[in-house]
Amino acid sequence: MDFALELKRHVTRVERGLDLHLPAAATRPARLHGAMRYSLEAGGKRVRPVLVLATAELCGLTGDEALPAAVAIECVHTYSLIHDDLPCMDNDDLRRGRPTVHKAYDEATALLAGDALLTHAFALLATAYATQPTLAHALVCELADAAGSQRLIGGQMEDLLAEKKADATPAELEFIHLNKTAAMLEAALVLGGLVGVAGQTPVTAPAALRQVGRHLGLAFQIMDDVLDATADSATLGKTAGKDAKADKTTYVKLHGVDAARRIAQEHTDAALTALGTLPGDKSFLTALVLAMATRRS
Ligand code: GRG
Repeated sequence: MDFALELKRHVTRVERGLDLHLPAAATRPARLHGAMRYSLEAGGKRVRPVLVLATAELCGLTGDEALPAAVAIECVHTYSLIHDDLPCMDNDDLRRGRPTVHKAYDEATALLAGDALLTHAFALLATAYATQPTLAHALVCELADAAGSQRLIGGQMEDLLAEKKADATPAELEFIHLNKTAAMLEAALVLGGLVGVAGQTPVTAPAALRQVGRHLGLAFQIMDDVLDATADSATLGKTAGKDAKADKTTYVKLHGVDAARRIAQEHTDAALTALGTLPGDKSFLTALVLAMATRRS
């Protein structure tokens, strides 16, 4: 397996899916649809949709069955980035190597583009899988749970609350990471698994996928903190050094860069152990988990 080639194959499919499943930029109101595509088309690593496609393949699917689910999760992820960058949240100017949506457009348009991407994700799941209602139901429940008030949005809320305190505890930090970051990575693997087992009864994704996502998510966020402390903005495509500037509690602040890297490695190992319990050819997913642990952006 050539990892770079396989990754490119999946990313190309994701880009095609995004173009196919999003309203055209010229759709009225063009300003809104232009802003939705502006942020989606800026790129990013596409980790979540690639996980959806690769997990569906692990379950034996060879076609584009999982593509709408992959597009849906990238829509939700991108909405969360647009809203996170707003002045009322992280107030950032740079995302995916471009001015953030509220800088390129304006705050109201950024807010609405995020709202529209979130709504579109669920409309896409409901329509693309309409002929498989049990699957559609499971996909909508999974994504709604991951993006909801007790996971992604709840994690963001606790993150904002933690910023107002001198020090967050390690337990509070883990809650934030598990929900703000790991929930969507977990959901990516589970969505791929659900599409992969859609022909079976019940439509339940293998439990190990959730464990892979949980540990991958924790490793991913700890490395995000390490990169914020060690990389530059040009490499990251977003503003570097923000955590230290804001004196934010992160794994780096609590444990230092070297120990944070070690903890991330432990979670990577745990993700690989969980992955190892699943049947099928796991070579691409294994390489992806490892690549996430050594990423530079
Ligand atoms: C506004 C509901 C709401 C949530 C915001 C996404 C988010 C939650 C905050 C952004 C800051 C942050 C560090 C989030 C943790 C998850 C994370 C590392 C997001 C960035 O994901 P990448 O690196 O981004 O996969 P790309 O651009 O590559 O898709």
